[in-house]
Amino acid sequence: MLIKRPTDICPSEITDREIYRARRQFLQSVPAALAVAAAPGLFATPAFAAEKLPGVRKNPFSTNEQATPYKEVTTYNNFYEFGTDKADPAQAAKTLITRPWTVFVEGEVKNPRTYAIEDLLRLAPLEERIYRLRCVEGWSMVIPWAGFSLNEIIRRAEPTGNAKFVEFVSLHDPKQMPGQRSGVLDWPYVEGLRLDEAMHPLTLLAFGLYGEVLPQQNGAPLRLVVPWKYGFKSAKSIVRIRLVEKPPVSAWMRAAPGEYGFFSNVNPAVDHPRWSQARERRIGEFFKRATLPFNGYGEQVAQLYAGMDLKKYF
Ligand SMILES: Nc1nc2c(c(=O)[nH]1)N[C@H]1C(S)=C(S)[C@@H](COP(=O)(O)O)O[C@H]1N2
Ligand SMILES: [Mo]
Repeated sequence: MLIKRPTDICPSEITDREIYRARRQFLQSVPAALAVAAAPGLFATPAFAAEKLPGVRKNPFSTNEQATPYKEVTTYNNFYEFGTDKADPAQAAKTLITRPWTVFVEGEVKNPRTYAIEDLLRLAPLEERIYRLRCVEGWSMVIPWAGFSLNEIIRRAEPTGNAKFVEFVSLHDPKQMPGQRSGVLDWPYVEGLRLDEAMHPLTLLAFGLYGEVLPQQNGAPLRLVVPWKYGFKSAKSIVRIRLVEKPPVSAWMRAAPGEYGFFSNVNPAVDHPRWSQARERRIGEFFKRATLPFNGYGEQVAQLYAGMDLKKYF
């Protein structure tokens, strides 16, 4: 996103929704008993994207807007570890190995923990959260995620009085991630939130989408989703969650500090230095729509920034 202007390719013009529908119908026809029987094996073997996540509950945080079709959610991605073109990750990330996978929760905590992905997945009930995702480049989607609030993990780690921020580190493995053999970003991909943002119930740790295990290109086996911030804050394929005292320097701040601030709240009133943020194109739609402050989540999160000049703290 640093090096390109927003593209005008509309994936809905080039994808076949019928394939997706047929596949959904097939999945729905699998007897429930079979799905339950398959559950213990979940995450035990290399995961296939179509593996169903058991027991995902509905959640009131969901938008009732039309979800972006699965095909587009999974083929139009930013995941620079697998290339800078939006078609790259769906191709190149297929070989990302997501089992075994370990997540370290560490830093300013009384109770540091090392989780195997299987244990993390069982930490709290999975919820379906249908969230809007607004990319800083000017496109947006509506995605039915499956996961639980990040605060479930942070609470258990018991932050010390020094913990003010949370740093998220994505996997660094140039053998698996061809994009990391280039200097397009300073690897690994790092992102950060203020502790209160990380503790906010909307902030989601996602393990799946459309009721299935996350496809690699969407950040398997676990990724962050912070719906009121530009998409790049939602780090993918996380291996480390670190409570810290000082604001983390994200990979994007390091690459272009004048363009990407720490907060990165969706804000139609603050332009990116190279383009307006006033409007967005919902993937699959032709006409642009107005971008909403905090991506439409202002009622829930605006008070986190009371009294702050959001032009300065962009
Ligand atoms: N590790 C990592 N996480 C990342 C990115 C990335 O390049 N690397 N891209 C970000 C950007 S710019 C966006 S818009 C979202 C896209 O998430 P999606 O593919 O699920 O739509 O992932 C974010 N998380
Ligand atoms: Mo993005």
